[in-house]
Amino acid sequence: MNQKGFTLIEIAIVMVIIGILAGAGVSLIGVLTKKKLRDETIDYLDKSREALISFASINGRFPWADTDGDGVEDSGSTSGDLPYVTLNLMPTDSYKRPVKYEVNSSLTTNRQLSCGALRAGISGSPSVVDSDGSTSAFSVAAIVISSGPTDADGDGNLYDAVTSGTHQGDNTDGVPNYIRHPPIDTFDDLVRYIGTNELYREICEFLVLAVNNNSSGTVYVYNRTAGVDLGSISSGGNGSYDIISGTQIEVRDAPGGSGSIVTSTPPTPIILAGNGCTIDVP
Ligand SMILES: [Ca+2]
Ligand SMILES: [Ca+2]
Ligand SMILES: [Ca+2]
Repeated sequence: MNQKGFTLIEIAIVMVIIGILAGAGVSLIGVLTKKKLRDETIDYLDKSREALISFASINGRFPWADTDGDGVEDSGSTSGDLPYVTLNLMPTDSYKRPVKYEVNSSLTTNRQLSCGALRAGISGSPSVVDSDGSTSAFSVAAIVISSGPTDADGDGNLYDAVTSGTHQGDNTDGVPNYIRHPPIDTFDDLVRYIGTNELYREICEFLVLAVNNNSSGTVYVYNRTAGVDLGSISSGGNGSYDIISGTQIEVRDAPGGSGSIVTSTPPTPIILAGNGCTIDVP
């Protein structure tokens, strides 16, 4: 050893310190990478949610799920992958996997039926327990789920279940319900859903139709858009109906869209929109 050199001990100490710093750096990079992937997937789920609401707003229904992997909705399938082609979205989350999607079956036909179902209150699948809220499951309009990075609960399926604690559920099949939960050792899925009231506000506008029948016969208020009678009104009577904006109405002298349209003010057929309407049959 001399004054200008380093002892082996000193070199060893320096190397240990370098090693510790490098190790810390590597683990920090690992943590940041995991967080970045997670944040990007949350962003993808939020965009999926927005695209679903826009689709429903335009079409009056949600798309069906994709069950054959081409990204296009498959009519009749309420559960499968997100139909990313139908929704004009990127195909996968940041883990390079498509996300799971399930929709309530009453919201897949048209605006008349979707809004009628939302107004009456939907039930059944998909339902979810949200760890930020009640421990009981509630039905939602639609749900999107990323499996997250791993099969955290080791059941052979990338989607995980939470089977202990106050808030429980199973994202492999949503039976008895899906679960939104912060990451734990045995769960790393990411979940977003669309609630019924939020959807109703976005896609349904109702107005009140009043019909006064001053004629000598019974008239039938027919919803041409949905193909159903809203009701019949006998001579001298009147009726009041909640209908969806954009509905085509006819006042007829026979039920079920048969017979003839009767004279009225304003005349029918008429497509109703706005705040409300009164039809007088003289
Ligand atoms: Ca398909
Ligand atoms: Ca998982
Ligand atoms: Ca799993």
